[in-house]
Amino acid sequence: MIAGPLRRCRKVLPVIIFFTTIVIVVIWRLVKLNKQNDIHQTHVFRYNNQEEYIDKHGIKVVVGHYVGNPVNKIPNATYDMVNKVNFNPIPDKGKNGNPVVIEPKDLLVMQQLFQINRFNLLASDQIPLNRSLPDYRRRKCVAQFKDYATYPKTSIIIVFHNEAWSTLLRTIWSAINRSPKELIEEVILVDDASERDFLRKPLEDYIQNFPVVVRILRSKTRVGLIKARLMGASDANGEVLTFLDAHCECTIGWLESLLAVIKNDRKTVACPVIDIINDDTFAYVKSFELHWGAFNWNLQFRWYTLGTTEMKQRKKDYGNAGGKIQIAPCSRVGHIFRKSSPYSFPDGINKTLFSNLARVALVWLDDWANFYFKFNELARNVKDELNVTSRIQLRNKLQCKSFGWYLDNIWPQNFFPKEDRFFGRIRNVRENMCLIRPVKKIMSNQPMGVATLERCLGDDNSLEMFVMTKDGFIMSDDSLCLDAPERPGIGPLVVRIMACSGYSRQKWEYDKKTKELRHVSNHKCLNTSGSKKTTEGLIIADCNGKKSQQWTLEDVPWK
Ligand SMILES: [Mn+2]
Repeated sequence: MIAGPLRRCRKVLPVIIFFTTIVIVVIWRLVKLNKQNDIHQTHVFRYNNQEEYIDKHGIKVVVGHYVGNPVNKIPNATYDMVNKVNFNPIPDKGKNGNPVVIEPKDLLVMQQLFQINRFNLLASDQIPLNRSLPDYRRRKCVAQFKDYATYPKTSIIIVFHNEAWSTLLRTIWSAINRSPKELIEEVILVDDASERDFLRKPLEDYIQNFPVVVRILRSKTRVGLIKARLMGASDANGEVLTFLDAHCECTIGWLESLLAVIKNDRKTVACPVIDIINDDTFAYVKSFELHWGAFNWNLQFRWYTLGTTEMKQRKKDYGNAGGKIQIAPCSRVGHIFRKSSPYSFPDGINKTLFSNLARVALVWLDDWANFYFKFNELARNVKDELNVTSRIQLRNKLQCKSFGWYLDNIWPQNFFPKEDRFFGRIRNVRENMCLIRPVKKIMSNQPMGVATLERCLGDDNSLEMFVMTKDGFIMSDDSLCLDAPERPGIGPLVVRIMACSGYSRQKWEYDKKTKELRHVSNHKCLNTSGSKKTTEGLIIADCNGKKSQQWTLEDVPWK
């Protein structure tokens, strides 16, 4: 997963596990507050499980869906191929985070090697272990943290499973070279049952070269990321634990600003801004700022467009992110984001993934656990085999707040159902068809499009489920909202489903008597399009009391 948080208070551990479990995805991350609100995108490139696009500031945004590939073996790879270290650095390659260009004659080899780790291993093997990186910190970061000598010392814990030689060692070197040595107690490498020869004796010999203590712990069997991290944690001597992925590059000042957060409040988990190391070129790319991270109805971690409320919230987050998990904007760590997973899943991808998600739901979601299971059959099928008793006891002992509290206080802009919200189907009386959410993603990581009607589906199909909040926002999964133009225009006023923005153009009023759904600022009514084809999309029109403007809001039980 991702470059990890820091902690000092062992009680905060459940928080870390909660986060690392749901963040099965990723891009990261946000830092500098840009005044512009408009972050719409200009280009889209899509791969199977990933979207990436360039936003209007020229920043590349990558959204990985991390479904994991059930690869037990790498296609066409020989024993020698995966066990050989081809690290052969060329001075200045990848300098200052620049992309590496592979010569045409090497392209075939490049493609072969790519399969092993699902990133461009040939490129990585050409980049020196101590390449320079840009400093994207804001100016005031540079002068801060002068008193770092008073900060607590940390153990850096890096879990790896069949990691490439060059990426693993570049991670370690960048962490050490760009930190004051006095702040590093030790580096603990945890080997989660790797199968590569070079990660045995050659690695043990190599780690003697580091200017700080580097140790290796090995798990005999595959235990998974979190248990491996815990293995490192229980063996650590540092006052603070820092978890890092095995394919990262730390930039200057990364550690001091994380430790400053911990020093200030030992119960806070600190997290760096996570930049992108391109999996094809190994270019270091500044990650995006104006997005917020959350999980959707399927508990998948996603990045959403910032609306008005979040923009205000973000300003506040800089000083104090609510006390528990805090992004340290002066700490930037690059991470290689991949389009598919190179890891094997000994119990099968579905079992592993959905057991993890089901555990999150059972332990943390209270009334919303059933809501999750209702729409996620694979998780529903495994949930009864899981025993989370000890986790629930721990949650009680720590007196953690309820999920309802979390939704109200930490995430008020959420799109989950709640007691005081409508949840269910929105059916047009004349057509006897239901409003449906678009699934196609065109311009961003959120699907959006014209609002249309479809034949109504069953209660277990989330596509036509909507939440209507007290404030009048009609929301669906992935932070989508029913949206209509504020002012009269030329031609029909087309209704869309798009990223929730908090603006009044997304506010509606339902009149139980007339069954009208009235657009608040335009005073017009939600209407089927004038044309015969119902799939053409909805419009708003002057209210006329006709059946094409009548809607029934049908409650669907979600608890
Ligand atoms: Mn990773």
